[in-house]
Amino acid sequence: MSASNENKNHDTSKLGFATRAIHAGTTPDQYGALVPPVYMTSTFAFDTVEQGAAMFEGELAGHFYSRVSNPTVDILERRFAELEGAEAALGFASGMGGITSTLWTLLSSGDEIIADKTLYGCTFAFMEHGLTRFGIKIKYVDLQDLEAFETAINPATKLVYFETPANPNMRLVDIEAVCKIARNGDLISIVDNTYSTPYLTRPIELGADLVVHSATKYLGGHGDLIAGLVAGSSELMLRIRVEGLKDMTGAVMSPLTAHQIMRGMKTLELRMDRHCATAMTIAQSLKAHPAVKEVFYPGLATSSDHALAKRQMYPKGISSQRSGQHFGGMIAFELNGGTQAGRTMMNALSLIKRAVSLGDPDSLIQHPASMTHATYTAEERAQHGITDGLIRMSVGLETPADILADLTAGLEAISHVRKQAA
Ligand code: 7XF
Repeated sequence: MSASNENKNHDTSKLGFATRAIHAGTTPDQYGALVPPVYMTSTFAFDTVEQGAAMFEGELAGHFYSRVSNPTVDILERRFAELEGAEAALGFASGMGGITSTLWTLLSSGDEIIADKTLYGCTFAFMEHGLTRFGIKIKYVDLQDLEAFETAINPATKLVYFETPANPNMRLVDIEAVCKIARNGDLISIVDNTYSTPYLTRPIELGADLVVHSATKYLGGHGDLIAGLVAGSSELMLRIRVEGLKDMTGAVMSPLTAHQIMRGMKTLELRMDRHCATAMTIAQSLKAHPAVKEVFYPGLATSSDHALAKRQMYPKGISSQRSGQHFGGMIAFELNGGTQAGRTMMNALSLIKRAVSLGDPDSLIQHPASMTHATYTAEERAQHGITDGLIRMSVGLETPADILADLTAGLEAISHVRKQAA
């Protein structure tokens, strides 16, 4: 056995976040390859017919078809489960693939779910225009209001679903408080942790049953893939694998994508440190700018979510290892001149790209009402706390001064246009 193979059963669970993001879940390789091989194979040969039958029965562990499991994806799943503090995890073709596979597994006609009032546009569309067609009732509740949440629960309620910070307006939900109520009410709690990543927030340690992610974002981290990850108990993950993923959506992650995510995750901590530090600087500058009406960033002491953010975006075991402030890389803001001023500002940018998605090395900016949240009607956006003038920025990894200079030039363009019009 090679030296590297002897290391393979090393228990990484007590090691630091960055160490686990690089090493957890590694399984022995016959050549001692440092980077796990990418098993680009649809199927796996059985030694005997009996062995194949036993695998199909679930009596024998092993890979037999890559829509069910694949050795490369398996390493990523084990590594990611450790980062989230979960027993198991599951890879998907997209964040939406993970969310839909999970909800199709857990819900039946006649069930009700409680969702927070602010959700990413396609998650909202899946619930509002998808699940409702199959006899599932969705109740949107402001989950910052714990009493309203408790009141909304009835015997048909199956689960509670929320994002924190929420896309696009950065509202935070108190995971520990909501999950405690959910547990008492016998509900499954599902947290979309895309914005925070397990480096900033670990919902399972705070009482959540399942964590869902668009791995397209910070986990992949390079803007070059679409993927999803879900983590939770071994029992729930097995159900989601064999029902939702295998039979209902088939939204399977490619082994090549798993390889890319593992490469990205090796620098997750480094990248998040930089995203967070630059976002804090930019949020403070925006806050002080006369053209800016309001900034939504949980790191600002003036944010109504600041106290919760300080608790929740600071997992145990990580807090002692990191310095600086960590409130994520996403900022939302509104300008005094409303939607039109926002268009002028965004069109004047040159470094920051006008694009949806987030968590890339490149800074991205977009208009939720007409882009990521265009799946809501204007009326629904008003009800769900998504204002028309809101601008959302994903702060990238470029030199902070360059990002700031571009943003400042964009804000200056508003007064130039005004002066020209006068
Ligand atoms: O299926 P995807 O990998 O695109 O992930 C869906 C998804 C799930 N949860 C959250 C919190 C998300 O932000 C997303 C995707 N959001 C992108 C965005 O807001 O820019 C999608 C671009 S339309």
